[in-house]
Amino acid sequence: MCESLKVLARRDLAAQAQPLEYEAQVRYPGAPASIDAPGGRTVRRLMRACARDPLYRDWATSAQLASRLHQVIGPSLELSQAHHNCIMTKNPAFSSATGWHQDIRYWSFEKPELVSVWLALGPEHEENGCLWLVPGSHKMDFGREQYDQDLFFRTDLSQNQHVLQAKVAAELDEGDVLFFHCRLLHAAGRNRTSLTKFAAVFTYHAADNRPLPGTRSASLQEIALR
Ligand SMILES: O=C(O)CCC(=O)C(=O)O
Repeated sequence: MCESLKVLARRDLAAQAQPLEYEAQVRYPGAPASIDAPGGRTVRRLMRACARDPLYRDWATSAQLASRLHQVIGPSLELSQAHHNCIMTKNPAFSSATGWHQDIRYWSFEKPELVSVWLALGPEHEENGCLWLVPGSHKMDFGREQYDQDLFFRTDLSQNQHVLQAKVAAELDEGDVLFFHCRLLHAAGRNRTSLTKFAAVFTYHAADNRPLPGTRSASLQEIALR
């Protein structure tokens, strides 16, 4: 399955099949300065994975995955097409580093209760820019002043440094799946190997936890899992 999903991802990268997010658009540390700069068309995400190919949608809505999600979300499950729902690609030549953040800071739902599923399509380790996590941080409360203007968790504050001391690298093998809460603090490094890293990422919530009307979270139809 991982190999088949990577074949699709490589096909879409070669065709620059929209919708895409470029490294140059996010402007994280290490990203090309603009779309026209060297490496400017390096893709960071192949977006709208569920609409891209049935194979992505089938995996993301599979009974096997749903059986795990029921354990942490409850009996009714929906996939948000507005968040993640993408293939993350980390190109060695032009990848960027992602600062510490909680996904919920950028999302709008009635309750901050969503779970993301990260399927490693190949090995993920420090050298190729795996995720870093602070276990248990989804249960911690932080003040607005602990984040910068872009809602990244500040690394220059001693109180934050204390929290980040507990970080662990989420090293994964091909086919491993990481489940993480939308309040979990996480970050990722650059890819310092010679191979592109691929991961498929999807986000789920209970059917009664609605996206707030008029927000980006409500911009695309949810997919109900049966
Ligand atoms: O692989 C990365 O750069 C991290 C991506 C990430 O944390 C996110 O999109 O929320």
